[in-house]
Amino acid sequence: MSIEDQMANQNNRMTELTQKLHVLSNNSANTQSTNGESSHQSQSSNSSQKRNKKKKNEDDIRTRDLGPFHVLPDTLILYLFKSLDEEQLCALALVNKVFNVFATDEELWKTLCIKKKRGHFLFKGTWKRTTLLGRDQIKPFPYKKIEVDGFYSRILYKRWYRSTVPLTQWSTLPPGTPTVDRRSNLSLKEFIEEYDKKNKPVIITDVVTKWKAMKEWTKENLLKRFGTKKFKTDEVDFYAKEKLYMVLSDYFEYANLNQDEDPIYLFDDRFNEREEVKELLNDYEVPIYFKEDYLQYLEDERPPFRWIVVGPPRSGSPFHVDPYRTAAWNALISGRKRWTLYPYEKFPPGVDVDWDEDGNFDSDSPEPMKWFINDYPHIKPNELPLECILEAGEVIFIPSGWWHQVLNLTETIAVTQNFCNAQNFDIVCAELEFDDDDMCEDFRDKLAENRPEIKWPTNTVKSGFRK
Ligand SMILES: O=C(O)CCC(=O)C(=O)O
Ligand SMILES: [Fe+2]
Repeated sequence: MSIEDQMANQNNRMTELTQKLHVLSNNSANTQSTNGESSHQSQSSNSSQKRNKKKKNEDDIRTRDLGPFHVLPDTLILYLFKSLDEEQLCALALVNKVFNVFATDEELWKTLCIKKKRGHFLFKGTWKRTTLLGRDQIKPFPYKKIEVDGFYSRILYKRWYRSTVPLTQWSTLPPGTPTVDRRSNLSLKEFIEEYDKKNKPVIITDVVTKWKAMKEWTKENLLKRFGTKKFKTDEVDFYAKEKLYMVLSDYFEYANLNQDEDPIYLFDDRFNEREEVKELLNDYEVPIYFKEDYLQYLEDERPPFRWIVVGPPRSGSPFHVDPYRTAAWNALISGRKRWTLYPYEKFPPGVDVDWDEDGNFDSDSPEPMKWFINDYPHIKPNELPLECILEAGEVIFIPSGWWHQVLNLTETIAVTQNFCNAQNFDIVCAELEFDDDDMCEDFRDKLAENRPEIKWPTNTVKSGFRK
């Protein structure tokens, strides 16, 4: 093909793309809200002339480069770009610098890459390169990052900030922070009286240290034993409509190189079902404090309750209450995890709660990095959470119903289990009755069969129970 033909082709493609964007923008403009994230909303600007001039300059560059699309807020542009494929994004990135910034957005490429390669990618430093390069292709970065002087996008800046800000400022607890007790040599009786019955969190420091996992679950050793085996992550596999599985060595490569604000978390509740990895079960033992577990009688029918959890710095779990208000323990083999805890009755600031007329609620929580940046600094002194930094070799007890959030301060390897014991049995039954009739029925039968002395609670209040 001659250069002229290639240029004509490129022009045609650009015209096509422009038309597509026009159609998309017309369809979406009426329905999409901007969440106040736009960098170019009309903010009343009575401040200095200098700032006005700078803003005008930014607007000029944005208007010049985006052409007719400059009227759209950044959120909408990114939203529209989500419907483009990799070729289209590459073509748009060549149009000019501002288009290049939007079309190079890593979140767009992350989605594209996972759609295209599912869990079979070898991370190459950026999601764009991971999408475009084959597994074995090694290519040096061809050019320096393009500087776009005079263009500012609030939404992209915030995202960049969340994904690059050092975690050191959250790596120690501020003086005076209410914190979780640390105990060793704790008898089962003491645990029950002082923590379980009081529904009070505690860290136990001298149990996990004795596990085989403390020696066996180093990154190097896990790679040696299971490097080629697949593990389940918390990322959605778009086409399979289930969670994404990744080979462990690929996952660690990604964990090592990624710059995501909310990195993919290895979160595997099925490892015990796969022959090639189930031996992991032999490397730890449920601590005596948490052995009583009535849900065990459901056997294969019990809901997921046991996870291997591996994640890079910045990954973690947004605020939630565990399923059916079961209690949990979380044992850290390596790394550091920052926990933020609130009792059930106290909704964490920054969490959106939606009640229905039965007193049931849904919650929507920001990712941990967002929460620490946006919500944590504004917490009123009388709303302070209970906090702790869990260290390697420690296990934390999260009592029934407690809200908890986890931010991994370093790469971490952990194992966690949920359980239902005498202390939370009534609550778990009520939640089951509320949520899942079949499982409830099953649980009732299995308990009657195996533990006839345990009586099903008679007064579980369904309606309004949660309030
Ligand atoms: O990220 C973590 O380690 C916490 C996991 C957790 O809370 C859960 O599995 O319910
Ligand atoms: Fe949890």
